[in-house]
Amino acid sequence: MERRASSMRERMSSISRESVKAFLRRNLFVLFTIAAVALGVILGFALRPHNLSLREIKYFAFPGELLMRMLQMLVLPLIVSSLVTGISALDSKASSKMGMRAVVYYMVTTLTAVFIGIVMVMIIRPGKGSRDSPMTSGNIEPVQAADAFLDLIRNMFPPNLVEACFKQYKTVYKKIVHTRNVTVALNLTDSLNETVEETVPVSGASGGVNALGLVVFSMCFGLVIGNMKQQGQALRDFFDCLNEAIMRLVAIIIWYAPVGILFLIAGKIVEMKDLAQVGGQLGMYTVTVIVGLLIHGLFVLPLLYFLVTRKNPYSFIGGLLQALITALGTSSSSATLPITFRCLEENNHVDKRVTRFVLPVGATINMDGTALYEAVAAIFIAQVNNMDLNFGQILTISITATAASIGAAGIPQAGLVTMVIVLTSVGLPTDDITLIIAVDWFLDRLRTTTNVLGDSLGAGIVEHLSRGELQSQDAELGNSVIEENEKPYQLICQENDSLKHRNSETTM
Ligand code: 7O9
Repeated sequence: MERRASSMRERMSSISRESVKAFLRRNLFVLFTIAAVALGVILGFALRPHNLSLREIKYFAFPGELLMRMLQMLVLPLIVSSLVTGISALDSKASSKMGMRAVVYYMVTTLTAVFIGIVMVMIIRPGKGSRDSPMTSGNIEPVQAADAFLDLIRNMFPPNLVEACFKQYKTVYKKIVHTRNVTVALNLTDSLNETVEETVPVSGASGGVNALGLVVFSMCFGLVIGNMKQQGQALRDFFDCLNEAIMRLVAIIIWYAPVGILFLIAGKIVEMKDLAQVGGQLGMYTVTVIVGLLIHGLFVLPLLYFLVTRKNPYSFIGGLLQALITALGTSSSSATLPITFRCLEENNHVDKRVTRFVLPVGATINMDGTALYEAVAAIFIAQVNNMDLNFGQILTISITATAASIGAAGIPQAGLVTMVIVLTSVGLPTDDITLIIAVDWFLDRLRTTTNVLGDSLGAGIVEHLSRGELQSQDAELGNSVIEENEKPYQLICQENDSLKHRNSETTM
């Protein structure tokens, strides 16, 4: 009896040890990454009292910089190859349906995010009370909204694809003095030469990937080679293979991610200005943005996911943890893209045809966190200036904040420029942006995390909605594979034999 009990106990303990081991193996990366964040925060705060010089901080943050460079290195081939294969794997009807669903999801979630932001800033009213003095000084360049919009459209059609990998079109202004022939009205034979000074928009460039141009090109290219049937097979195979190879590189780089994240976070904490200064209005503003982002990311988006798919959103988010932490560390949703792909495909088993299509587009145009942030910032600045906004102005802010978040990747130096556009659309003073710059780096990390979460849940939702098309495509593919591949000779002989046999049976 006792022996049985002890063997039972042994088995139980071995089972639990096994399951603990399996759990650890499955979640090793996530545990490493969480530990890296904790260590980074501890290390950062431990080093702050040592008052490192700027040069020392730069050296200290070097491992983090390496991670950023490695991730960014993969982004370009990754988005091109995944969009081309993602779209060419679907027929044009399926891809247009999936695209429509994605766009509807992006619009709905971005508008909801803006709405939540506006409600929060109206309830908390962070801008009332005595006015903080700006911690940073400097004047903000005025921006012509029309030129920024035209730049956005121009960037969709890059004239040179190689250049699009590292440059964006940006309108710059040039003062030109020219003489104009002015005919004197009274005496038509006399004319005067008048010198006039005019500011004209001319073409310029700004550093950075022209993501919008590459996305538009890759989508069109994928659509075309998808329709080329057998002729396009070589290119489809090429991009498919390229994508697979990049994802294998991601699997290697992911080992380095915890180290990089540790130093990215520690470096930022060492570098930041004294937190004690951030109080009063700015503190309340920070809290408003954080609460808004939390409501959107932890309640609204998961609820939407649950309503559509009837699956547990939090276990889906659990699979994304590593991507979310990377977004927090890098504050760039495009640099996080390689990790987001891996989390969705490996942990959450989202169909590759969906992730390849939806994620790059999402990273470029779907930024819920950014939209929420811009709306909150604009209304905060109005509150600081004791300006009462009417309903029309609030509607204008929601529309411009949504548009700014959609267009950000296509507008050079987006962060500041889009903020200026939102403020000028309702006549708010743009110089007050300097009030919020002090906490911008911190809020950027949080809104990037929200952006990545929105893109990923979007991929899950679009996959669920498109499962009909995906399955019918699978079935078609299965049929065509059997049709295309010649049956082995033996099989044909066997079939012929059995046919003959049956024929002889019937004739007998
Ligand atoms: C945040 F995915 C790619 F590769 F196609 C891609 C590449 C570059 C997508 C987007 C970009 C890009 O340049 N995006 C971009 C985003 C450019 C300027 C501003 C922003 C806005 O960024 C967010 C924010 O500041 O709120 C946030 N940091 O999601 O990355």
